[in-house]
Amino acid sequence: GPLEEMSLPLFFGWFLLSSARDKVRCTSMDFLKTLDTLDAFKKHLSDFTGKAEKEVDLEQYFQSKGTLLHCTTKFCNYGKAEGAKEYVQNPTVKDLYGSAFELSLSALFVTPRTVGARVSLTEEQLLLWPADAEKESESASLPRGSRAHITLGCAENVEPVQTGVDLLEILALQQEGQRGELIEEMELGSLTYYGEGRWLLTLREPICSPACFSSVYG
Ligand code: 2AM
Repeated sequence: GPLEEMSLPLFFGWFLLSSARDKVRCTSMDFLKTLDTLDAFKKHLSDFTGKAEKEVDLEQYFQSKGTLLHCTTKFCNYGKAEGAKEYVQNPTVKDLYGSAFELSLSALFVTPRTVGARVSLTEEQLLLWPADAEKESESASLPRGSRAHITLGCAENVEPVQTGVDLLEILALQQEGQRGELIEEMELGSLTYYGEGRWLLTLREPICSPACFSSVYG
């Protein structure tokens, strides 16, 4: 009945603690600030503006949704999403609910739709990862956990669910053997362009972020 449905959250995920949140926001702001000044970025500006020669301020372009920074594990949609009930019943989910983890953020990525951070999951963290999270990717062979990410911002009229789709797209290109165009070694790491406005910054030092496994009812 409706009461049972009420008892399932909107989503489960790892929620960054406040110190980590500030560090991640600062790093991504630094990255966006630098990216839109690069000649290589300006060369491909029409990916973002639709027209050549216009300027874009990436910090303005992406609106942060004002939500807590988090890495979604399972989107339950209050029980309406496929697999939501099974996820909640998973004993590991119950056992680890409320516990602390350290997330490793290994890359930042930017597309004309979203900006996000890739999260590299440990074996233990993968126990909380739903089996079907990567199914949207056409190349079905991406390893489990590939989609793990933190949404840092979305362009106007773009929903955060797009961030994971964008990440899977970049990873699928890599898996097809596209190495992208290495643009430069930045202080934060190496910047690669994958065409169609897709930029990937592989961090020299992954950002280690303490986070709590919990859920949001929204
Ligand atoms: P995100 O994980 O990419 O940020 C609430 O909407 C949260 O659930 C957001 O964080 C959002 O995206 C995620 N979300 C929304 N719809 C989703 C879906 N269909 N699959 C996976 N995650 C989803």
